[in-house]
Amino acid sequence: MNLNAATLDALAVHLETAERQARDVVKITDEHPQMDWEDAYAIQDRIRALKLARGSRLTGLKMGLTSFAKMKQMGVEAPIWGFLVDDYVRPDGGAIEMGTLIHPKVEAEIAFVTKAPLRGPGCHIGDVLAATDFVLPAVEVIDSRYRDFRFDLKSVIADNCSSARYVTGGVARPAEELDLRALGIVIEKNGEVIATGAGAAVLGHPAASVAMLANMLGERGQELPAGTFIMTGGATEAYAVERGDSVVVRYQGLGSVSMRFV
Ligand code: OOG
Ligand code: MG
Repeated sequence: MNLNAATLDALAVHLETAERQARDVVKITDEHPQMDWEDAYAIQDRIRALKLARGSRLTGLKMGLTSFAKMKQMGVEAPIWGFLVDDYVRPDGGAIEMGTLIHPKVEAEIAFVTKAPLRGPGCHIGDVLAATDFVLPAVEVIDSRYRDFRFDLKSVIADNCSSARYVTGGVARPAEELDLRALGIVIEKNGEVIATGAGAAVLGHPAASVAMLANMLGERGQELPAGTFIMTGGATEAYAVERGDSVVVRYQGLGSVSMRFV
């Protein structure tokens, strides 16, 4: 850790206020170039504590930058994780208010819900599948608090990995009924196909993303409890949306998830 507690507290308030006011800020490493990985996750933890203290409920975890398409789009090179709270949840087919967001983008993701705890190190795809209750489709709406989505890995970790909204829907299925690598994904905006992808885009297999999360948490002495909802990361690039857009994502064997931006 290179930053002191007062600085970590101030940066958490700075980023969480930017989120609540839908106002962009410059990436925090500009002013704090000595910030390290521990500092970055310590700021994220403080943002989580601020939200929970205000009455938000933790609803899951997410992995980010797990596909080559996303890493390339954002110019960064390693997966990261963040948390999810009930404030971010929107219903399938529902409206997402643009007025509360800065510059949202949509991501097509495969989500897992666990039925047994997972603890790294050494957690692998087989452990994840054995501990999976079901998988279901999700669309994440990310909204970096950084101007023009320009950030480095440490700044984005501190900003809870751009988490803003998410929608689940479609069909929940046991993982063994699906070929999660070959699972096709089609993203449509206003009735037109804008991207296609497959489960394998996410670290070769979406369950590998959950295993990596368990292993990264294991390094901090933490585990993934049974019953955790986990989004495994965007399978394609993220796509910007505007007021009036409607988005439908179709997942092979898992139905679809849709939303309108108003
Ligand atoms: C960081 C969040 C990435 C994903 O699914 O890859 C993410 C960002 O690109 O702003 O949620
Ligand atoms: Mg995501």
